[in-house]
Amino acid sequence: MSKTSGVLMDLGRSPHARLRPVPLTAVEFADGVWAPRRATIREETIREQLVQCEKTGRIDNFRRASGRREIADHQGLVFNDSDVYKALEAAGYALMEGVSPELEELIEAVIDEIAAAQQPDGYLNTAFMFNRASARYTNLTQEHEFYCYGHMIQAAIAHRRGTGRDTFFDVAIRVAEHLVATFGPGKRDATDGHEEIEMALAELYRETDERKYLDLAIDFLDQRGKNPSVIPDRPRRREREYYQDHLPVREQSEVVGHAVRAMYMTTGMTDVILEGEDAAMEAALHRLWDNTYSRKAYVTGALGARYEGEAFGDNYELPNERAYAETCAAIGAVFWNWRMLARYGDAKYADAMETALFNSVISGISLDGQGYFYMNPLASPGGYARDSWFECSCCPPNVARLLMSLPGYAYSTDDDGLWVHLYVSGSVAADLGERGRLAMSVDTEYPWDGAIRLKLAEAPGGPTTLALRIPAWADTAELLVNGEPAGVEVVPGSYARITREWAAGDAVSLELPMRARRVRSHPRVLNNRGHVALARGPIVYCVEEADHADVDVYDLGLPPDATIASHHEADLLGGVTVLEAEGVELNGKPTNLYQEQPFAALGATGSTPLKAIPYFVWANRGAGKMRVWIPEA
Ligand code: FUB
Ligand code: ZN
Repeated sequence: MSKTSGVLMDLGRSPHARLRPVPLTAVEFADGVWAPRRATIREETIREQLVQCEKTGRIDNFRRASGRREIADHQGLVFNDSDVYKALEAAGYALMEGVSPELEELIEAVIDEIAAAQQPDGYLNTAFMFNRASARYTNLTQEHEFYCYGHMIQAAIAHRRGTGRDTFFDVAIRVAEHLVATFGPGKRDATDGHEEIEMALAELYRETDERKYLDLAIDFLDQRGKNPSVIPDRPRRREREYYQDHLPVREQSEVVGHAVRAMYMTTGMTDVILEGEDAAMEAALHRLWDNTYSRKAYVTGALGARYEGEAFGDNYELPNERAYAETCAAIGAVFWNWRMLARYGDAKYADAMETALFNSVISGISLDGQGYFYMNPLASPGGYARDSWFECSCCPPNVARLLMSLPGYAYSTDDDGLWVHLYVSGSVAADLGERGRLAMSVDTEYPWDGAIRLKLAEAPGGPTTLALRIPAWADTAELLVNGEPAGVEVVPGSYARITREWAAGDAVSLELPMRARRVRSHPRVLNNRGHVALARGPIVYCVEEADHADVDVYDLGLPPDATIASHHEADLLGGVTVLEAEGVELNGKPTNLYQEQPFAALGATGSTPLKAIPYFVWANRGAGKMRVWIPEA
């Protein structure tokens, strides 16, 4: 059994990690949002995704490569192997909790097909076999060979940590050895057009203690922006920005180009600064983070404004209907923020992670776990629905792997004690080294209710800190220990740190304010001027056609002084808290497209009930119209 069994990331010996993750297997989720979704993914989605991979020729591609099946051509996109790997990574986390014998058999059978396809030199990419074998590594900027390896290595690590078996891990090690033998200083200089390998190699280093894997990850990052010779035809700067190759990574200040690539790059960079001193890399990461979250992120935490290049737009370019907002980009933001949190322990990273998780990540999967969004727009004129799979199906298995590993993101430890990042009903039992264990139950209806009750079942020895995240929106948070004020600073946007000798039975109670908030955007986000988005706790809301039979949601307005009430509807959309207000119907039917006179008719024509649902559950009742930003009128 691997020493890292049950672990998401092994930061135990990372010299610059302020926080260390608590293994997934030490955390139980029993809440109403994550637990049902995770159960569906574990019990149905993973199998369904592997079946999709079978149906679409993705697994046959491995059989073709191994010679087990005679098939003339590679099926599908050049990076289709990665979808199989991502589904298997989700499976690796599911195996930590246990899956049915049938699913385990299927998982192992797919791994066997992969292993059989590996070439004697360690190479493994099913798109570059037979007639295309000579094209190996000839177009790294477009053809994703390292990207696929990255996903394979991550999946193999998760499988090893979930089962203790090395069947998949050995394949990944052969791939990594092949990479180390082929690329790096003094060998071939190259970098892939889609970042991903870097974070995988960093974790492989943590898993094996083999420094060469981390060095190769650093080398791949170092190639960016300074090796134009590998880029066919030396494309223009914009094209180089697409894959973040326009500047050396340490000189970058603005997130540009393909949003998933950019997030995977910053994630890999953060992995590097967790493992070693690199002041210039750190400074770049802070600049890139500030740029992302002060200029380019949607209120839902989604990233990527443009369809063209699936890319970030300019500063403040955040269209709503045409938001690209790929599910994978929001997932990438979770990976990045999680690592920044581990590095610095700053609550702003956990806030950003939570915003993405509750809004733009889970909007990507339907309530039944069978439908996916690729784009997550913030307004829809109708007709946009989730799909069960895509030709380019990066998002579905990405959601599956993130949600299967989510318990690993909820808590951390440090030398002083336990940190709580995500409030999820259930329990945690964290190993605090010489202090012993801190085990506690978490009782809460969060994110619907702000009351969070923690009760210690097992107390560590000696003064120990419990650090509780106070989200930035929680301006009146209250904290009690055994019914008395905790006597510590409770500042929104930071961690409240309670240090004491704990005893089993101690109770901590945190009350976060769950009032509905009107959120406004920077005036340079032109399309949101005069509009508000509604939020309550970490949840961003939207108005949807299904709740507004008598008014077009594109004509809904909210008076500035309208009271916003909330109530929980247990039978609606899996159980959600909705917001209600007396809205106004705006006249959306002027006859002219343009005219010199003001459109007086744009004023309110009457009051009408406005009901807002959490954004993440939209489009589960048909593909009606939807808006997040509502005119304040
Ligand atoms: O290129 C691989 C993946 O497919 C990207 O991350 C997605 O944006 C999609 O293009
Ligand atoms: Zn995607």
